[in-house]
Amino acid sequence: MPERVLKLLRDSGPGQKEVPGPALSAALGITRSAVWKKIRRLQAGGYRILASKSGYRLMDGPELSAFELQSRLPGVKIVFRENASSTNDLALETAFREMTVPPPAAPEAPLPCLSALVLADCQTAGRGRLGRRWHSPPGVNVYMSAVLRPEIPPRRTPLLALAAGLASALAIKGQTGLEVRLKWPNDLIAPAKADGRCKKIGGILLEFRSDPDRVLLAVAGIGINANLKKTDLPKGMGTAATSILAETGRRVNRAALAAAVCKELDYWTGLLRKGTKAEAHLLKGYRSLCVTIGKRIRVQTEGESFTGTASGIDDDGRLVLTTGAGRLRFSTGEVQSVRSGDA
Ligand code: BT5
Repeated sequence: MPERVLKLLRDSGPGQKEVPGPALSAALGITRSAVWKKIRRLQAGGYRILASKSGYRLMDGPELSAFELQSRLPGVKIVFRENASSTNDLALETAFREMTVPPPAAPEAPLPCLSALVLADCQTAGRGRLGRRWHSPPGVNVYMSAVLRPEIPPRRTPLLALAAGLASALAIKGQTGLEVRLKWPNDLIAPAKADGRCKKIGGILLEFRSDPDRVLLAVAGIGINANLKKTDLPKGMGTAATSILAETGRRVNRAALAAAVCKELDYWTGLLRKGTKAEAHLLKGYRSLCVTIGKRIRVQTEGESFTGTASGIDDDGRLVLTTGAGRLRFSTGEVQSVRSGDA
């Protein structure tokens, strides 16, 4: 597997040192000529690898590729496309074609809850919720869909969206130091600047297929504005959207970020299989980053609109809204801040 050679070359030390051929063959348990074949495959995949008598040195290569992702996520099925209509559509198609009867999760798998990752460099029909568009220019962002087998009853699916939001926020923090916050139900937002406006840095689109008792598979679609510049978005969107690059001034490696999101997602989704104590840990993590709680908001859902104070997120991941007429619970909806005094 070329990705194992890639990992060894990439991890060889600062500035990517030369790695002797015998060291690679010993580490992988294969012959030197097998190593050479894998080097050739990497070179054909766009990697510049200098080969000399004393060994191999990785000079550069694509930031995103199936090899980049696979080398960071061994054991996970990876589907990578330069161009996809929507990674969620591709994930749902792939999952149904190949996993009509999902195999039982192998507990010894490196990431047991994550059965596949679909990632694209560009989406031609990226989707938000309710048919809205997700702008997906090439070369700058992360557009990924994780196929999960959470083994939970359908009413608990809101918890999966919370797990995906929390996983994304923690991965961004781990990779870049940026403290992203979560706006219920599915927005990743950058910390408010002096003007107090929150800008959207990413979003979650959770879709699932279930029978009456059990979620068969869930696709967590995650879009993160990574190295996006204002000029990459349509005019007018720049005031509402931002990116990791815009917030930190530094570029982030998208393959490393996507892999970190997958590892976090697998961990937090796994807690849903482990009972209420473990779930409490997920809810605590989500609530600590959620900016919606405590705010006066309007929730719009199926043609109706309700105003009140967001008093919390309940144990099923639903938003609790305290209104003059009592407490209401929402599994999904559009949330807008309102000034106190507004109806
Ligand atoms: C979301 O929807 O926030 C979910 C976005 C999920 C995108 C991922 S990318 C990988 C996977 N494949 C897909 O096809 N989708 C998922 P929603 O809450 O409906 O927000 C959509 C709204 O966000 C739009 O109406 C715009 O106002 C805004 N928007 C669109 N593109 C954006 C971007 N790149 N950055 C920030 N805001 C954006």
